[in-house]
Amino acid sequence: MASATTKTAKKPKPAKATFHDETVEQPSGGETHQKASDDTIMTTQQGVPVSDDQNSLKAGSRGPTLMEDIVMREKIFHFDHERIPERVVHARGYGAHGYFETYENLSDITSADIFQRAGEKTPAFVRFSTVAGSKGSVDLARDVRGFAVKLYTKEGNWDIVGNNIPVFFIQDAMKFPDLIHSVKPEPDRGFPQAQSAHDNFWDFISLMPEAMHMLMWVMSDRAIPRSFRFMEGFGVHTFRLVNAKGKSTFVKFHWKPKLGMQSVVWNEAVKINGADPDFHRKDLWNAIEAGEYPEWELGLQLFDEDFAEKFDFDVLDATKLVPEELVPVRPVGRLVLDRVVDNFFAETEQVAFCTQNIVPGVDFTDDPLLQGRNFSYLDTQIKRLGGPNFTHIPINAPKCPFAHFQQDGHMAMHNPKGRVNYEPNSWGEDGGPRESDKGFKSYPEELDAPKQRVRSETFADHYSQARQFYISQTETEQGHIADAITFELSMLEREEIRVRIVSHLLNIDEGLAETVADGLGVRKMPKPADAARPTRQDLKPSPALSILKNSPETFEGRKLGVLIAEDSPSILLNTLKSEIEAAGAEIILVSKRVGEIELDNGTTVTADFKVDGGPSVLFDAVAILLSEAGGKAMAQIPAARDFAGDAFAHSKFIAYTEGSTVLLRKIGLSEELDEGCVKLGDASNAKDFVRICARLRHWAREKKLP
Ligand code: HDD
Repeated sequence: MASATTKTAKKPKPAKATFHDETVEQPSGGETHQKASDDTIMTTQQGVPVSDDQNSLKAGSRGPTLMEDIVMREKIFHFDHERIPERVVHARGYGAHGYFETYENLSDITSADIFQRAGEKTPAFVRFSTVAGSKGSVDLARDVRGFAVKLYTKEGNWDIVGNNIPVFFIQDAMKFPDLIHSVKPEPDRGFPQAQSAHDNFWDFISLMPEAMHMLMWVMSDRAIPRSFRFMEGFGVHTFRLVNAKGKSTFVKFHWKPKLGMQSVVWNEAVKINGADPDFHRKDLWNAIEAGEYPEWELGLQLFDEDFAEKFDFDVLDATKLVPEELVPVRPVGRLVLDRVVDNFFAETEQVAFCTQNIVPGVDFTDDPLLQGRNFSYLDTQIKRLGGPNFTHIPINAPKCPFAHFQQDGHMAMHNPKGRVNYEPNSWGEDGGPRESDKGFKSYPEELDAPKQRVRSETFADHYSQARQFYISQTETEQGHIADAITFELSMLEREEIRVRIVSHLLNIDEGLAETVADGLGVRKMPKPADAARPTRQDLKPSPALSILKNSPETFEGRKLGVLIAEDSPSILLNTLKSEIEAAGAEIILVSKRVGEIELDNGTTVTADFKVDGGPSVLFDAVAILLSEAGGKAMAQIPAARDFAGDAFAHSKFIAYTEGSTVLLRKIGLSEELDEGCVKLGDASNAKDFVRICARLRHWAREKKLP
């Protein structure tokens, strides 16, 4: 039997050619010449050296350009075709390479090769994204974040195409186009971009009670993460793991960030979008380039069919989660992102995730959302990447041996070699790849059911988990949810949609409904929406659902923005710097201009940002280290006043010197300073300040703000 590997081994090693920075294998039949010259010489696509890349070929120096100009025509032709369709959803995204490291052998649960050997490292590519916005939209939209992981296992590519929220808006894939149409820019006017705060979205949602649980999540701080590095990921659906004996276990996938979860507040998100629309992608790029490799732990919630039967919801319903208090999350490995892409388009844009990409030992369940996705992803890649051979693009190709008789089509890079391209065949050793007992087998689930278009009765409880999510939040987080719903609904033109949403909220939490109604000026409280099932009041809060109840208590991976001017105190700055760096965080200097700034002892430091380019929304905490003269000068600069005022309004920890009080007074803060503001007199309270920064925000302040 000829296996793919033995067959490849017999072949001469494929020639390698360098193309830009990448080493690519020559397509079959291709042999490269010895390098005639070095690759610093510009060539056409055909490899013809170019002598002049500045001027087109003309008749005379001022005459018309000649059709004959092969160099210019090829260059412009290629430029004209640079764009491919952006993803219909999740268009704006950012990816990085890394690896997954397995903690332990899980062969009792799954035969998936990736889980057979402790310590094994599997190459991975991850793409984070927003859902609604176009490719060029902003990073801090209020939105779900995609969390798509491609694992290049030794038995094929396994894609876990998840989100940073463990549930979804709808139960059946049939409704996905409607959901997405409703949230995207309205079709007649082409706006709003990357926003759910408009009539069409809320109209649709208000008519879909099944969306209420997910709605609570997207109106929570989960939808405005501080960084991709500080958010959880979820496979969302219930999947199966199947062991070598064919035993199936249900599983939910969780990615837990090593640096803990953290989000921003809405007013901050809006300002970040103006200050730095690329905030999330830069954060990921910079962290990896600095060697601060982001890391997540993969956790499994495992349960069998009998256990699933005992839940009062259906595990096939993607609008429900399995509370971690019911089924704990078992850590089984870690995902580390340690390499940025060489080329954004080639890798991040062309990567093609498909939920259908699973490997032996993993299988689907009958979740109708997942079943529909299994069609959609493959289909969309063909449209987006132009043909069925998108797996030939290096980022999508498996890193294990592969062999099949699929051939031809646009851009075929590796057709089967030799005479045989069919199976069965009687060519013996030369007959190409054959099936194997080790191959993928579907779990032999027994099915005997009538064909019908129905929604299972077991999917009917739309409010109980929405309520459970809400009551699991801290008071601060509940306040943010109420604010978010009130803000979004305030952007609508149609009053009846607002009222309809309030009627749903009454089924979730009366207090929430009243706060929102009050915030919107709804005079007459509607009746609660008709509910297919009454909301369960007995579900206990699940602390795992709150960000703030799971505070990481560390400033690691965060940023301190320090406002300085001429004459700023060098001792305090140096202490802050060394303490912040010892905490694994970064210090960024902001001043009235970039470049060298002389401190009180005559030494100089380099400011990273001019104050209007480095507003405090870009940092997790701030220090205002000004001398009296510096304070007076900064008090005159509107961007410096915003720096301090926003940091205060966004509940950030603030360190300040006596000299800075001029600036603080100018924005009316002198009376309001609280325990979240630390006055620096000497090095020791600079240390204390860095210690309290580990609490990330001083939320108590928020209650006192108007
Ligand atoms: Fe989807 C992209 C996540 C439901 C159809 N989806 C896409 C991406 C993520 C998700 C992370 C971006 C992948 C990347 O970075 O390239 N989608 C989800 C989750 C869902 C979900 C967690 C629910 C649990 N999606 C869903 C449904 C359908 C789709 C029900 C269609 C019936 N999704 C798509 C798509 C996209 C996509 C149209 C657009 C681009 C792409 O696939 O590659 O096929």
